[in-house]
Amino acid sequence: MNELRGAPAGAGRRVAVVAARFNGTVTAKLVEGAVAGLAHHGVAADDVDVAWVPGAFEIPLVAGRLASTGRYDAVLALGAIVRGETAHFDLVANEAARGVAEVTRATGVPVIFEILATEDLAQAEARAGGEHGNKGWEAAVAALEMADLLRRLPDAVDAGR
Ligand code: INI
Repeated sequence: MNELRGAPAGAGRRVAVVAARFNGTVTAKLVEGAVAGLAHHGVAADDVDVAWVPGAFEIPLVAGRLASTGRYDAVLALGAIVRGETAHFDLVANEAARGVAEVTRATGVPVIFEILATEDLAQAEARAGGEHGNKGWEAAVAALEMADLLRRLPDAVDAGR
């Protein structure tokens, strides 16, 4: 049996972060956690670009643009959608998730989904440096793990050949 696992090795990796300004007290903490997690695993500060978008709905467009450049080994999608604040919670949450999934499949670049979808702000705060840890840090580890795993996998067969 050959087991394939990615290691969260950050040296030489380039990572983009796309973060929503909506619920900015929470998302700023997610970004802080992500940047700290990337640095902890060896990613150079100059190799991390952070792009801010208005809300979670806008994340896929910018994540897609960044992923398409070929510059990044992974992209982190960070946001906080809180049900209590909006009647269109489900629309924003579903489209953000669908959009991120589409980008990652279309580009082959891992786009890590840490757009929190919670019932209230306290639940989001608990996951952004609170009692449930920091999902931004977890996103950083997942990104590096995926970048490394993708390099260990056999190459895809070129369908054109
Ligand atoms: N965007 C969020 O990131 N979180 C939310 O909780 C949220 N709520 O509550 O509405 C939200 N809405 C804005 C949305 O993402 C877009 O920015 C907006 O609809 C403009 O396209």
